[in-house]
Amino acid sequence: MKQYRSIVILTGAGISAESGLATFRAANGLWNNHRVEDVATIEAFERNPAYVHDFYNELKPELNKARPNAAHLAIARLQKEYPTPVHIITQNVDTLHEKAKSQNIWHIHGQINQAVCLNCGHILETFGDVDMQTVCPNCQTQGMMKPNIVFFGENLLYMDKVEQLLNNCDLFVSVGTSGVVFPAAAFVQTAKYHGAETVEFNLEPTSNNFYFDRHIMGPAGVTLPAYVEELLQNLQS
Ligand code: BV8
Repeated sequence: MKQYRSIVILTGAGISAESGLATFRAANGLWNNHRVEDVATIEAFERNPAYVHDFYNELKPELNKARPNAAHLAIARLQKEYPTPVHIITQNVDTLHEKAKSQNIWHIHGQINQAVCLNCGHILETFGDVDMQTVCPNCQTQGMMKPNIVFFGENLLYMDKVEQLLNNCDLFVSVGTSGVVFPAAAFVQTAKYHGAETVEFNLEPTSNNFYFDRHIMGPAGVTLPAYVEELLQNLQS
């Protein structure tokens, strides 16, 4: 019989790959034909906000029509059937965990269907385009909306909650992340330091290899459902 008291699952672009969404590093740094540093940096946004808005406006329909795959559904099943809390810390800006009916989802790099007003901080939820003409519904200012996406060079969201989760979990599972973007890539170290068991799901060993107790290689849509079944079976035995 093995029951964990608190499970944290970190997800990256790899969990959405089987839903047909491109990952970041598979395309050797090109991303929808743009260089990541040309669109996902705070300097790029300050230099040419219209270009960055266009990139995300183009990306939105693609992310919003994607469907959750067996890996997302396995996590939702675990959250439903496991007796103790299971939190998802996701680097992904898509809403596939929400579509899989998961709870406790922490989008540390932001969300594709949100924009934030740089004047008043209001968060605008919208499936439509956001650009320099968009007026903030809260303070009525025009041209101050930014995609609510954490660009390189910006601080992450929900880091207080993340710290608390990492310091208190006894199982840390990483799914589909290459472990090259910080500080998310260091979360496994924090969890391990606080005594958590650490498991990595990927197609190949990542740069964080050393910090994981267990490596489960293969497509997450296949490996994660089997692992969730194992966790639930271990509650009985
Ligand atoms: C920060 C939003 C403090 C965009 C993203 C200089 C100045 C400032 C900061 C830095 C600096 N130098 C370094 C840094 C830190 C920087 C950083 O880490 N840079 C890296 C490139 C070295 N980090 C930051 O800037 C962060 N902020 O540090 O703030 C600060 C502030 C000011 C000044 C100093 C410090 C902000 C990081 C967030 C950036 N925003 N996304 C958007 O998403 O549109 S990051 C982007 O990368 C995505 O969020 C993505 O999720 C994330 C990580 O990528 P992965 O998810 O891992 O995806 P990847 O393609 O890499 O890997 C996919 C994996 O899945 C692969 O391993 C593959 O094998 C596997 N896979 C594929 N298919 C499957 C699979 N696995 C299983 N099954 C499958 N089927």
